[in-house]
Amino acid sequence: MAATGVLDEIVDTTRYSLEDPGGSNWRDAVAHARAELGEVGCTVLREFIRPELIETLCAQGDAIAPEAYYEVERVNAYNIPLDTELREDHPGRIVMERGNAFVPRDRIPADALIHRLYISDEFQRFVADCFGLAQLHEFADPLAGLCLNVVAPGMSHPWHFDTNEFTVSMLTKPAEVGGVFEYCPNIRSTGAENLDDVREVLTGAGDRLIRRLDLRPGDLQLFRGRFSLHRVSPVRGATQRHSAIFAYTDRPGVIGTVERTRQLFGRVLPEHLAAAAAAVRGDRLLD
Ligand SMILES: O=C(O)CCC(=O)C(=O)O
Ligand SMILES: [Fe+2]
Repeated sequence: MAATGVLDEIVDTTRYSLEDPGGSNWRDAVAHARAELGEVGCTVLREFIRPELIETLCAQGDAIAPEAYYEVERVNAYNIPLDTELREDHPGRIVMERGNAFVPRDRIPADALIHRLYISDEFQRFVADCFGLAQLHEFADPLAGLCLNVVAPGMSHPWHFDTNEFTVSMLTKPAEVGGVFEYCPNIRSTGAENLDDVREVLTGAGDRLIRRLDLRPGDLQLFRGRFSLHRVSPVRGATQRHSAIFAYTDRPGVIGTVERTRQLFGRVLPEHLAAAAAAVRGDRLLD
């Protein structure tokens, strides 16, 4: 199959045989990923990208990083409005600066390694299986579906929970110093916010709850960010930190709101306006 050939060029298929769904190598990799996801909500598939392509992976990120939209935003860990009424000691009252910037999908060339991976059926099927899902869908959002997350020196991507139940990402360029992915495994659950522990982490007193990942470029990270508070620690040194965020959903047709899209990317596309208008009308017809 032609598509398998393309993937085989990018992924170390001797380690991760995506071309053989249900085969023994596939089953082993999926079982390992599921076990770790079940235990700590996170798993790293080391050297997912072929080692000889790591330089290209990094260079392709460097080439598009100047397209990132910079707007330091004041946020809380829950990404809810800062004027939400919360009790005095609620950790949602702790305000942080989100200093990372995103390069949106329409600025990432179709032939970039991360873009080819993002749209690959085999890749999607494998990742879905790791998360225990029947199928994954590309985010229908023309900007947010695939992003390069850029954290410049002096900046950080502060503590937060994701809205998505599952996140797929890949470091493409590490920081010289700092820029470490830190997370608190299952600090909350669907039944309990566990505000005391969250507050401890946000106030710098929760080190016992924090795990740190030693990520290398080309490692694939699967993460349940809705339950595990996480951040990219401040980046120090001379260079930026880059990571690719592959956004998938478990149902088709999902697109960001006009307001959130403008916040993240500084612009909206006709697709966002059409989706908002259709939502008001209650259907997705064009007129
Ligand atoms: O860039 C990373 O490694 C993490 C990004 C992240 O947490 C997010 O985009 O929600
Ligand atoms: Fe996140």
